[in-house]
Amino acid sequence: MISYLLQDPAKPVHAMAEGVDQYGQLTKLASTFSHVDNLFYFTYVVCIFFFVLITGVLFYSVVKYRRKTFDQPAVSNRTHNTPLEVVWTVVPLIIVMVMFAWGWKGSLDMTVVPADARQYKALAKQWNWTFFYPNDAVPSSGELWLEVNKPAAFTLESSDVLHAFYMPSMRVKRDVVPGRFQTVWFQPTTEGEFHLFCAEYCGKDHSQMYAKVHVVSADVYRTRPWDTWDDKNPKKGGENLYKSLCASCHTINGTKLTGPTWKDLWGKQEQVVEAGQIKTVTVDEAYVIESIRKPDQKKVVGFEKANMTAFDDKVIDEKRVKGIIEYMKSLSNAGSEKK
Ligand code: HEC
Ligand SMILES: [Cu+2]
Repeated sequence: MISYLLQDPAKPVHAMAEGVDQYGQLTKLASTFSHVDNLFYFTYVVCIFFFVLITGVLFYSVVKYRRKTFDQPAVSNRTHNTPLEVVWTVVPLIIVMVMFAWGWKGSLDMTVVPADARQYKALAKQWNWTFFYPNDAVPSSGELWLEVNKPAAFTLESSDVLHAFYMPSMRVKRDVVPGRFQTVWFQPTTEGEFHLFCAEYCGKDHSQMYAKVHVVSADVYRTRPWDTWDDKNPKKGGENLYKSLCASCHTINGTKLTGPTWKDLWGKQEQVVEAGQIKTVTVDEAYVIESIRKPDQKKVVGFEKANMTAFDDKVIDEKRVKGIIEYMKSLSNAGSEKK
């Protein structure tokens, strides 16, 4: 979140600012979830009504029946009123059952996916989101593209701990539970940029577990804006892939994150553990390819306990791997011939 705010200092946004008009009223950005707002307003009105009623009666009684002189006898010594007690038990019971049934129906609607929905997968891990699109399109991390007026269904998966998929503007929130597939869907009805947060405290960088959601027209969606590959500039393509898929664990400035930095990585003599043996390897094409496809084969010394996601060739095909290598070379003295 903080890094997002820094990226866009011109318009700092608050989580609750979207889906709310200038009067603080909730606005509809997703067609299917007006029931969330209606239920919210219903609960709100009920709460205000009973707050005014109960505190009103209370104040009235306090003033009206106060002891006016020190020796004034009690006005009444009534201790029970059965009809009144039945009323104030049954009426609230009926009201909360209405809220329950309403909420229950809404939560069912959120998981029963319409047949024409587009199927996405959101993979949550400490501490970022990766999105997989239908038809094996390259995935994206930290940013998601959706088509306006097209139902979007998500399978939610976690590769470590509990997270929660939370888009306040679309009125969806669903826990992401390790070892279990969760489903949620919604239909965005307004083009624009929205927020996706992790709403389940999941460790140190929980607050950074943020994704920007672009809701775009069908024409823009068709161009696959998340796929920035350009055959003429593989290094640039590699850099984009780095940003969307690798930057959450690898830096390019020498700092350690979950994984080793890529600064001066290319051509380096790396100490690795393979099958329990420590050995030295040169970081070359074969080693990088192996690191991407089978990250557990050789573990970098000092990172034995950390895990990297494996990427198969549906996600990063041959030419994209080459692009990543081009980019990696540019980060290293050994890699750039000019130096
Ligand atoms: C979830 C965190 C994570 C992500 C995302 C990730 N890596 Fe890694 N990576 C690691 C860890 C941890 C290691 C060190 C342990 C090991 O070797 O398996 C590593 C090691 C590597 C190495 C070997 C580095 C060395 O110092 O020898 C390469 C190359 C690599 N990753 C490439 C990639 C590429 C390319 C991507 C993106 C397509 C990527 N990684 C995404 C965590 C990650
Ligand atoms: Cu999380």
